[in-house]
Amino acid sequence: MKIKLLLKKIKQSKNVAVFGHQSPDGDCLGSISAICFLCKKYNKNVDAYIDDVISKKYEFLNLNNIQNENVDFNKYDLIISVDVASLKLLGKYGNGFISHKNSIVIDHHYNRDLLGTINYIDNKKASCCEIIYEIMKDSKQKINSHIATLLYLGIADDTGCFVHDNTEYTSHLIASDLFKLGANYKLINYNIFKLTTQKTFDITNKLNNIMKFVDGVRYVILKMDFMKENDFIKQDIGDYVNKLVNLENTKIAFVMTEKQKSVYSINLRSLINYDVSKVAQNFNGGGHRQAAGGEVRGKLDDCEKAVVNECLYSIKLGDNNV
Ligand SMILES: [Mn+2]
Repeated sequence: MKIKLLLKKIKQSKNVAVFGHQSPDGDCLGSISAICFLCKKYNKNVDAYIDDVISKKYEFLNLNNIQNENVDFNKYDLIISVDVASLKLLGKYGNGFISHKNSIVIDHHYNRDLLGTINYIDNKKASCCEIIYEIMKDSKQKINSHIATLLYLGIADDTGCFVHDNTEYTSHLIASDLFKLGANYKLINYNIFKLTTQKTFDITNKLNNIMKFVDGVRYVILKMDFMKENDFIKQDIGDYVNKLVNLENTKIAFVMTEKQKSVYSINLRSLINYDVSKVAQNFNGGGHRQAAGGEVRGKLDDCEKAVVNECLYSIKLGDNNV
């Protein structure tokens, strides 16, 4: 039903704007590309926006249709967000988005504060691309090999190539259909999961040296000057913390990054028994059970202690099966 309504809304519109989240990942980029493709199939004018730069990691995809210019929201009779859990992640587009009278929110995040006039949220899905895949199937518009590749990118990126705990059998089923439709999975798997840049390799070595460990919590604190010195960008942090959580004896891992003086963003990961979305909620954030983020303000020592303590509390809850 929801899908029918959603497709009707798209068909009734003329000019559509699609929005993704800051620090766009493969799921966000895949979702945007597929929704834009669908809108074009219906002969709509469609523009895509993210208030951020796209990581070099995704450069091989040549997605140069996504803009970060200011938006005149009056120009669009329909706006759509994909893979965006929080208003904050829309950046400068946030106010315009929530003020618009005709908005669709398509997403798979559980903890969320962004809602549109129509919401299609399925938090049982590992990726937003799986939801978009279903929408496209219902639309009867043929998924070409390029879009199949981008939808595969989203599923693979959000499931860590089908190894994260959010992976469902349906993720595999959809991926299998995308293979059939000609998805270039080898291109995605190589560039996203196999290739390591020299820079990442060097930075990983440096970070390993400043890593700390307290009773199952493994973490790194990144100062602003270190980030600058090493040309380290925020997209690199996710990759690093994904590895950190899988180092033996780790239950929860995080990277705390100095954004400005006395403001730190935190990027959390956990093993299956531990819920870091709850940890993130204590720090103005949210996300998934196994991957979440937030922000903490104050003196570095106090921030560090506060985050470590919440992680230790979460470990206690998880170990006691609460
Ligand atoms: Mn996602």
